[in-house]
Amino acid sequence: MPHKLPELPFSKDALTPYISTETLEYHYGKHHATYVTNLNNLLEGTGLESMPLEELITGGLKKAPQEKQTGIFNNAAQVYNHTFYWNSLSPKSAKKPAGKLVEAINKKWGSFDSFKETFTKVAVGTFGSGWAWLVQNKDGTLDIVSTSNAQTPITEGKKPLLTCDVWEHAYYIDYRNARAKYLENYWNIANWDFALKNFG
Ligand code: MN3
Repeated sequence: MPHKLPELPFSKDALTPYISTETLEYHYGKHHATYVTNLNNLLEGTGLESMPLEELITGGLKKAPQEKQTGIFNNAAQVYNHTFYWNSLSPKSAKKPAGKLVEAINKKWGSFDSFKETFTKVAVGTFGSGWAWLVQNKDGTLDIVSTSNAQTPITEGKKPLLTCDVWEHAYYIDYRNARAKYLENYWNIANWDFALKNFG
C-alpha cells in the first residue's frame, strides 16, 4: 500500500487536557487511518498508486477513471489535511507566532489578538464539516480561509501555514457540540514553529 498513515508528531496523551487520548485514538487511529485505506483502495489499478498526495489533489487525479475522481479527491485531501492538522498542533506550543510571521500577522490584522478573533470566528462559523486555515497567498500576503468537507487551500494555489479541523469528530468526545470551546483551547496547542516554517 503506497500511502501510509504518518506517525503522529507527539504521543496520544500529549495534548491533554485540550485534546484527549480518546479523541486521538478515534480521530487519528480511525478517521485518518480510514482515509488512507480508502485512498489506497481507490487508487488500485489506476496507475496513480504512487503519485504524491499534493499532485493527486491539485489535478493529478484527473488521470483516474471519472467515477473514481471524487472519491480519490475526498480521501487524498483528507489524508493531506489531517497530516497538516497534526503538525499544526504541539504540546509545546509557543502560544504566539514569532519572527517574520508576527510582522505579517500584525500587518494584516493589526494584532495577534485580532487575528485570533477573526480565525476563531471563521472556524466556529464554518457551516457543517470543514477546516479553518491560515494561508499565504501567491503575493506573500496572509489570509484566513474556511474550506468545506475535504476541500483544501492547495487547490487554489494558497499555501497553508496552520489549520484547525472543525469536523465534529475533531472535538465531539471532548467538547460535545461546543465548537467555540474547542477553538478557545486550540490556541493553547497551535504549533507556531510549524506555521513559521511554512511561511515563505
Ligand atoms: Mn478530522
